[in-house]
Amino acid sequence: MAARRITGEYAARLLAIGLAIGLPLGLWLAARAQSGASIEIHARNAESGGWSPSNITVAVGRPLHLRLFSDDVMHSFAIGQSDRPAIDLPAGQAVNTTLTFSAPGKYTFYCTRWCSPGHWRMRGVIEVLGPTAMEMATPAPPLYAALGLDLDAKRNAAVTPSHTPSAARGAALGLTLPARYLSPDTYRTHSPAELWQTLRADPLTVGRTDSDVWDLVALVWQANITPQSLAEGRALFAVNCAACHGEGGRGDGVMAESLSAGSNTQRPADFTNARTMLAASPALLQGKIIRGGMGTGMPYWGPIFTEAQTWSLVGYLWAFQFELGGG
Ligand code: HEC
Ligand SMILES: [Cu+2]
Repeated sequence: MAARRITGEYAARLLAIGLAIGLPLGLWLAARAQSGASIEIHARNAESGGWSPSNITVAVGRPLHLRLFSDDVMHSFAIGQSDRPAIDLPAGQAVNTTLTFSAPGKYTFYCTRWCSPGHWRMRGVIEVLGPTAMEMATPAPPLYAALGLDLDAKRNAAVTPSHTPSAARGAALGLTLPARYLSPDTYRTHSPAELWQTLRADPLTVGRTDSDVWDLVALVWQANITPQSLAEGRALFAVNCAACHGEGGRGDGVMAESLSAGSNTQRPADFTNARTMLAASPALLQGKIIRGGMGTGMPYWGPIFTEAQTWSLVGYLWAFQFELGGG
């Protein structure tokens, strides 16, 4: 009797294990079988429908052959959060490319050419399916969310400098700043105005002018923005942001006018405005880039850029407030 009961238990366990492995595997194989290996995607201005289809499903590891075709003007095809270069899509000409995804997840594809006022809305999703065991770990929440920052609160720096703070002048003061001021944590979670007030109250800066203290703030900022990330931020800004925010960051890009025509939309932010910028922490600016303005006209870039790219962009925005060396 005892032996038979054990055998029954074994059978039940084997069945459970079989279900656990077999069901996801079966679904995965089914997805593999039904996902077309070859898909034609048409590109049109966002106002005329954008990408079609804009949602594609493919199995992990399976080559996806795309035939891309622009029906109106020059567009381009790029995959978010990847190093793959964008592919130009001249009007009326088929372009073929093959993608193979090694990890399951949702990948955003988008246009990088300023094709129309609604250009940034030209986005689609490639869903890559894999066995459940391979599902990607949920990414950590962005810093602004972890800190509970309100991205939409009005900001106004209590203190602003009388001239552009300079990291080089800050370094020339010859003060040794304690590591706690220079750390990435301090940089990411404090606004320049907050750090200025902390440094002003520190015995370290006794006898120094208010301008000197601003130069020290610029020095801390420079310590956290490498020349490489500044260069990367500048390049990303030129391609993705300058059309609205302007080359000089004043919010006067070529798309700014057509943007303010909408009902909810606002003027693009002016990054040369010390009152608003110096009251913002890098985490807050990064949050705005990731989440977007939600109806204000500021696109959301979370699915487009890697985390490192968003920090590079934030670093570059500070170049409109500070003289940072090396970039
Ligand atoms: C289609 C136009 C448009 C593009 C493109 C655009 N922005 Fe904006 N952006 C806006 C508008 C409009 C605002 C102001 C409304 C708001 O804050 O939501 C804004 C606000 C912001 C803010 C908030 C500033 C503050 O003081 O709160 C940041 C940061 C920002 N943009 C960064 C970027 C970056 C970085 C890019 C490029 C990757 C970019 N934007 C591309 C239109 C745009
Ligand atoms: Cu476009």
